[in-house]
Amino acid sequence: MRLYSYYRSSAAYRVRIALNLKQIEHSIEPVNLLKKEHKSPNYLAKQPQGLVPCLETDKGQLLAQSGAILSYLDSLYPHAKLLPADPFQAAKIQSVVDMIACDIHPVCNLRILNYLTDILTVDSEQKLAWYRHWIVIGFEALETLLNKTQYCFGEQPTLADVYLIPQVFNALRFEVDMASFPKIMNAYQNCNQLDAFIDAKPENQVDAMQPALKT
Ligand SMILES: N[C@@H](CCC(=O)N[C@@H](CS)C(=O)NCC(=O)O)C(=O)O
Repeated sequence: MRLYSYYRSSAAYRVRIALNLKQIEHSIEPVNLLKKEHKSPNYLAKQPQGLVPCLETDKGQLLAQSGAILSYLDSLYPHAKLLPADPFQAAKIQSVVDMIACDIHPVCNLRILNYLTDILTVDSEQKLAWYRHWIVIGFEALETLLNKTQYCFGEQPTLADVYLIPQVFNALRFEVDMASFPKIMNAYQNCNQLDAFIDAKPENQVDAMQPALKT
């Protein structure tokens, strides 16, 4: 399998974590968002939205959208399941996932931030205020929903951790004050003790190692 990824993409980071948790053999193909490689005809032929990630299976089949990719991987590789068998628990985890995937991440994405600065001409402080505002609102709700356990929901990482950890990475990168979110930070710190999460970190990606590609 091949994952088209960008080291700082939180959506790609989710998939990197899942591939590692499930120990699926794969390679990573960096797509540099700053160089607009995601808008190249070559990449658009794979992912017509021009967003990362995109998964290419060993048969050359292409899949867009991290949620669809994660669901495919969880069906194909049922060990280290990302959702529990209990329907209510699974739905509860899915609701946390949706809060991140549908309500926090989309309004903080690169193209939204670029639209704010390039088209609406907001300055960098206002852009930062926008970013922090939507993260804090989202995390306030998430904080009330997480269990006081090692990971988001229990003693095994689940899909909730797969989504949460990249979102916390982004929040820390934009210097969001995380003091009010102890349960979120607890899951973040515990996940980051695990090899699957460590290997998936942005700073451990090959494209992060190339100084010329850094922001
Ligand atoms: N819902 C999509 C979101 C993908 C997405 O927004 N990816 C970002 C990086 S995290 C991207 O490619 N951004 C490029 C841009 O905004 O131009 C998914 O989960 O795969």
